Amino acid sequence: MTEAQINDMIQAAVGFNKVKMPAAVVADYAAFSAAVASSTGTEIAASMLATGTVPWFGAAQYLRIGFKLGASSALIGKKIKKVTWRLRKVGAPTGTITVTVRDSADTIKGSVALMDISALTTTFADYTATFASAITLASGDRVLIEYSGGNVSNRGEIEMSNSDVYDGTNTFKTGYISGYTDETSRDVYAIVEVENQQGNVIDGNTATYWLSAPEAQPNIYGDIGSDKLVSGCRIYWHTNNRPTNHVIEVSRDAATWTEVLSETAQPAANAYKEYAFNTTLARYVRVKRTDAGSTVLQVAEMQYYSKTIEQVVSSHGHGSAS
Ligand SMILES: [Ca+2]
Ligand SMILES: [Ca+2]
Repeated sequence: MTEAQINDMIQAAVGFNKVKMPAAVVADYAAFSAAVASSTGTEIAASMLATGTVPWFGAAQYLRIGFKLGASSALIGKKIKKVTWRLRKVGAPTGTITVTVRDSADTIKGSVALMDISALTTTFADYTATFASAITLASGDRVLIEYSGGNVSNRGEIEMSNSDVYDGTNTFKTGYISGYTDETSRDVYAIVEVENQQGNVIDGNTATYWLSAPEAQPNIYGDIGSDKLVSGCRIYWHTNNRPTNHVIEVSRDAATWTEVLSETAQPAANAYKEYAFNTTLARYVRVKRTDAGSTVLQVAEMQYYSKTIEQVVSSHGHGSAS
């Protein structure tokens, strides 16, 4: 007989699912082994709205131009998903503009074709490149547009500033003509969007969080790893994207979910909220935002409470029936 079958028998015989345990203490909570989210959204990590100077890119000047992360860059560790540049064309250049992330050894960590340069307008506009998967930025990385075609009369131009507009000398303009030239007192125009992924809810750090895409009923669940008798969970909420209406659900197969708690009040910011529910056998615990319309959900930490048997024993089997 498997542990799950034994648990089923216990649950059926004893009626644990009618027993609400005494309030949990912090030590009662355990970390999930994995987390799975309904979606992953992006948020702006850096707005470098640098304007006023317009270097050429292409064969006439910079074959690559963009920004570099110094040793103390605010972007280190961020998972870049999108980057927006402000570009225009002069004349009639042709060929593909590529966006890359290159490491300090100039090895390409990720790249995506932005567009054919002929599609640029002759006035400045914003163009966004989206990487297929997010790339974790490290010290010494360069984020670049690359284009080697055109000539003096047919070229691209990029907005930048002759002064620093973002992150001091920690993040700065870099360009490649026949080799790299870094200019720590200047920035190029770039908007950097990053992903905050699902693993952030089980990393034990309340400062890191998962962020959903805007969608109906965004949700995330934790995986205990095997069936357990579960009677609660706690969630650390940040200031942003806290739900008002939300539910806690449990499941044994991550397919069929049973609602165990329904909330209609917004939890407090920058604190754990504890959710206690009737003991039930489950492997997965899910929080789902049920506010109307398309919404975003942001969760910093999520833990479960499964000391049911120990609690029953310590209280001589006298849980409070509900
Ligand atoms: Ca800077
Ligand atoms: Ca976290």
